[in-house]
Amino acid sequence: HTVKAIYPGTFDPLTNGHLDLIARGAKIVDELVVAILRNSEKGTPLFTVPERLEMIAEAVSGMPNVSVTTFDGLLVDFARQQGARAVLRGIRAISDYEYEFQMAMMNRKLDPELETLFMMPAEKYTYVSSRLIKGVFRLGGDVTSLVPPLVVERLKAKGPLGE
Ligand code: COD
Repeated sequence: HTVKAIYPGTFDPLTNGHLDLIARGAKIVDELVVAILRNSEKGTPLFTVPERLEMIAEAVSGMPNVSVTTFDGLLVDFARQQGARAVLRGIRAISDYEYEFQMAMMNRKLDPELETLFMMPAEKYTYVSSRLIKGVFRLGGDVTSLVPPLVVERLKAKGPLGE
């Protein structure tokens, strides 16, 4: 059988850590759908959903079995609607574990058929997060080796103070 998985997130913005995970995931599942949550619970995002969609689409354009879309509502409902049997999530450090464990267990409670797959990024990306990227960029730091080129471009377009 073929395995379709969803890689859900906020991706505000996409980082090379996310991209590393996407590449690893795409090697082991048949089809990977990167799904941006539309009604983010994380406060006001720096990038709009269409901006995030465009940056991800550009970054995964060379990966034939990866697509990108958006979703709203419960992840389990979206996964079922997509015919996906797995959710891909990244674990960077022990600190990610508790949040990820709770989400995986809640999702399992909501849909026992949906599995959560955890993968670890390359070591050099274990400290990379969208939140830190935005913080460093706002203060004038160089993030060019930590995010895809289009993200650097779009960050610059927002200006060093963002917002
Ligand atoms: N290296 C590897 N993995 C990374 C890195 C990195 N450097 N940075 C981030 N990641 C991983 C994260 O661990 C995560 O697994 C994924 O990449 C996406 O990261 P974020 O931060 O963009 O995504 P989140 O955590 O904001 O996503 C949360 C969801 C959108 C998945 C969640 O809120 C959700 O499912 N919402 C829908 C409503 C719902 O179903 N709620 C109930 C859930 S129990």
